[in-house]
Amino acid sequence: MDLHGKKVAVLGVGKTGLATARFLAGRESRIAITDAKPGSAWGEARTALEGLHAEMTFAPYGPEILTGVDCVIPSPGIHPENPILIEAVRRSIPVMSELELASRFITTPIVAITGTNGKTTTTSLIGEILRKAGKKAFVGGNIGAPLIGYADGPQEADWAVVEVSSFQLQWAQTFSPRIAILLNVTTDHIDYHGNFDAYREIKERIFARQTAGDLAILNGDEAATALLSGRLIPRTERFSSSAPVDCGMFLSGEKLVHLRPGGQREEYPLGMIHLPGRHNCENVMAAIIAARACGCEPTAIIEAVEGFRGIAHRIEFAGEKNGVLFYDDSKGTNVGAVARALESFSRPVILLLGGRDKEGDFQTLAPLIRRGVKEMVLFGEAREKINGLLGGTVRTTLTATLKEALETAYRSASPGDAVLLSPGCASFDEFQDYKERGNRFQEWVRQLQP
Ligand code: UMA
Repeated sequence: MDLHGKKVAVLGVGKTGLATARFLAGRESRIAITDAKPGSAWGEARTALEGLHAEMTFAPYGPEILTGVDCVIPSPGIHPENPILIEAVRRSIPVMSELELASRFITTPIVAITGTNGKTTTTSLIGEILRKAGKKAFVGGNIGAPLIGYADGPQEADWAVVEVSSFQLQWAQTFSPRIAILLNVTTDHIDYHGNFDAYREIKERIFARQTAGDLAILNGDEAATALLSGRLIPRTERFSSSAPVDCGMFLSGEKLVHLRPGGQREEYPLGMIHLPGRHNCENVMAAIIAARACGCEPTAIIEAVEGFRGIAHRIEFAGEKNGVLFYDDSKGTNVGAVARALESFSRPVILLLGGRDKEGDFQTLAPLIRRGVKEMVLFGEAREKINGLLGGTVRTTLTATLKEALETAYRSASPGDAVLLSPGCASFDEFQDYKERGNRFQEWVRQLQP
């Protein structure tokens, strides 16, 4: 793809937009950049892009930006029905995500990980294993560092391990990872993709351009997988925490068994995993299948898994007061994540649920709540809606803010209980993002009087 002299519209000046503009400047493209929020975003963008030798205009936010444009790169957070994108499609101007653009310039083989939940854990773990095995890894994508930044550099890694969101796959046409993982698909981002089937179809695009020499890793416990694997061109391996699989990895008592493509059998001790829950066992199995395909030896894998303690705001232990344990699962922004968190606890849970609704299917949580939740405290914008759907299940209190929810939970907790923030909602009604929500929660836990 020749970008020299081409006019490219970059939509959004967050992490993705800025990294994309830097990359395009290096290719001597003409850049028109815009953002829905001028003001502070503009100021920061100008500072960040200062010194780039490129023809760059800061354009008004609207379809006028498309005049004379050869290609549009929207930031992932931009809704597919944004008027600029609708108009670009109408005019047949190519629209591609930063992931798509980056992949066209990357020669390093890519391991791509998607799924509703577990992406960040699995991506980080694969990175750790590769490093333990003495291989150079770039770890990025939705997890933090945009892939386009890697495309812009010397590309010295043996593998690029990339967390991929449905937002990034939405505008990906030729993206073709050497190894692709689809961890699971449950309801999320319906506000963005319209309905569950559209969301799942977009997630499955991770495999669409793979060829026979590539590897697809699928969740053997999801019903849709059987249908999907029949349609795939790449070699497939599956993972399952409930039943043996013919090719791939499964949980068998206290062991993880890997039946490799040549018929070879390898075993790993379950005890090497220090992350809670069955879902994490699945994440580890997916990571091991990928790591073996990258040429990592089992000894390096075991060492890396044993040393891996998880990621921040993912069922993270946040402290103890008077025998009450607090857990921060602020990254649990959809109903599937809440279910996975609840499945990880055997002690009584006081669940803090709420924030900004993402059209989550909260009713599906009812059986798990009845089984392990002693009380719920609902907070934020979505509290009334969730109360309407789940209120009768267990004792429930409603509060306006997360801080009040935490204090309410602490007042009614007994020693031995777990207070779990697993909101099942976005954070934007009260916080900048899930990280700020989790950090504030942890800070407020520290401030609780014993
Ligand atoms: N903006 C517009 N118009 C819009 C929406 C946003 O102009 O309609 C502007 C905003 O004013 C802002 C900029 O776009 O200035 C932000 O763009 P963005 O929301 O796409 O965010 P980035 O900073 O580019 O971060 C993105 C991912 N964000 C989203 O997908 C929402 C980050 O994932 C990712 O780490 C980063 O690229 C690097 O790849 C975050 C995320 O929440 C963690 N991801 C979702 C998730 O995990 O569920 C998908």
